[in-house]
Amino acid sequence: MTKSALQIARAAYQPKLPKALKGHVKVVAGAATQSVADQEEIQKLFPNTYGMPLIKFETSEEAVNFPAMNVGVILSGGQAPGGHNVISGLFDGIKKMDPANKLYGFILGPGGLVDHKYMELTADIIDEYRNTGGFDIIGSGRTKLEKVEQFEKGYEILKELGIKALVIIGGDDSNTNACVLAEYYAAKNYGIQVIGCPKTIDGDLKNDMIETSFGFDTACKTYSEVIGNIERDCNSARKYWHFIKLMGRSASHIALECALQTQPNICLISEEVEAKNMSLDDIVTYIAQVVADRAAKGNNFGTVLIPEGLIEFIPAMKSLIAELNDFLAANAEEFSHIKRSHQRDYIISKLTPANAAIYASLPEGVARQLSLDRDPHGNVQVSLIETEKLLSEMVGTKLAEWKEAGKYVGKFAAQHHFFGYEGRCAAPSNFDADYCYSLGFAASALIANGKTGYMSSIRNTTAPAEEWIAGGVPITMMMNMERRHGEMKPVIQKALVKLDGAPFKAFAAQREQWAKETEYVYPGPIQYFGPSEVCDQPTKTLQLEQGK
Ligand code: FBP
Repeated sequence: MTKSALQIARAAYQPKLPKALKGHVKVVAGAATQSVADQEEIQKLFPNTYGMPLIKFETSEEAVNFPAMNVGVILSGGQAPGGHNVISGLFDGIKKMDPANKLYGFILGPGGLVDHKYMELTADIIDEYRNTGGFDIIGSGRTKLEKVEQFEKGYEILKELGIKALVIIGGDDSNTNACVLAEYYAAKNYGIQVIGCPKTIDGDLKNDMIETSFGFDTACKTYSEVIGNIERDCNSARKYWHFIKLMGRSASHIALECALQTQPNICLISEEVEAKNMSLDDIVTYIAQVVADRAAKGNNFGTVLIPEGLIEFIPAMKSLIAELNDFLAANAEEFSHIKRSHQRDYIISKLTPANAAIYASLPEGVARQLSLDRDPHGNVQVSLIETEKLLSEMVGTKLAEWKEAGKYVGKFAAQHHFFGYEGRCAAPSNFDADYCYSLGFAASALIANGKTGYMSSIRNTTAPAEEWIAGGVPITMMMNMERRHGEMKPVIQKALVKLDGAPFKAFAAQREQWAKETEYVYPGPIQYFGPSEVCDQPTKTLQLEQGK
């Protein structure tokens, strides 16, 4: 396989580990824990894994002999930079315990466990993937592990391979399922431990004990590099407004972090839109006003960052989508006979007046997307809606009206971008390479010490890696009850952008200035070699959250 020069050089990078994980490790157990909410219900559902203490690892003078054991690993959900390093940290950790230990990877996500598709990850294979992006070592998938039959099918293969512990690397849903699996195997006395690892570029799996999910750092730095390049192009040609949509299924952490790194003219934050009960027209008016104000100073250019999940956070759009979902599910047959050219009017005639008015105001293409593209559950596929085009089109219409009324003089030409897949498999930054390797290594220490139902945790992440705190957090501690598909279910609480949090406040304090002036920052590409202040900086979000 041909390798790039960077790949070859990067293979030799030795990720940094917290001091506590370097030599002999001892466990320090903290106080018993409680779930973030709904304590009684969660305790009832997880009698074997509820209330366990927080775990911290410390350096020990004494060597401990661990029983030989095989371990399984699964990559679950969307790719995030650093997944291969979690696996290499886990591999090195279990080999340190006993060189006879084996690591098995289940192929293409949780489905591999159920369908018994696996491979042994040997030293040669692991060495090929150290410090690389992607999840291609074993592949990933989105099969949900939630049914008893799946747990039992999984148990069959785990038993056959002599696997005593399973590490599930995933987001909030996958870790919720890891916890359910841990509880199930504990209740059945199967002798199989289950450990989770916090993954997602979206950055929404975090709490007091999990400071960040891995991959967020690299993905945001990759997008920020390109946003910076666009800003520089924009400020060179001075003739375009760039509308840039950024991944992040629902939370706006990625958009916010990229805004803090690049200082665009506008960045929308879905959580704020919802809190202020803003309508689509409010958002369009806000953008159009910034465009008009800049035009008045002769600046017919700018950049706008838009979080992927925006549409679902606009309360009026949420209600329109909900009514459309119900209506089209109930009237699918009748709708299929309506001529394409009449579908828009047909829908308008059937909706309640408020929703009909919003639907009528949408550009043709978006209205069509809302009425056609359904997922297998009958829901509109919001991520397919080209919000960046929707907004620029509506801003263009508004500016044309203002021009007619003599309220705006300027030129408005838009370019559109969507950044998501471009960053999910980037070579991990030093932060993610170190953080992920440490998460994997800490997972092996949790396994060695017989823990189950824990998520591997590395804290104090704005300090040098040497001072990071490694340990484990009971997954039940992060849970609350939420309605899913009409039923109350125990789930890990998703972390949305906090409007009273330091990152949002820092952004809000500067955004007016960024809108008026051109104060772009150009972060440039991720640097893997060079001075620490260039190569090892954590995200602005982490730094601000930790008061740095
Ligand atoms: P995870 O939550 O599984 O980490 O995935 C995050 C994400 O990258 C979102 O940002 C995005 O909306 C989604 O996955 C895209 O999913 P897919 O890879 O199935 O297209």
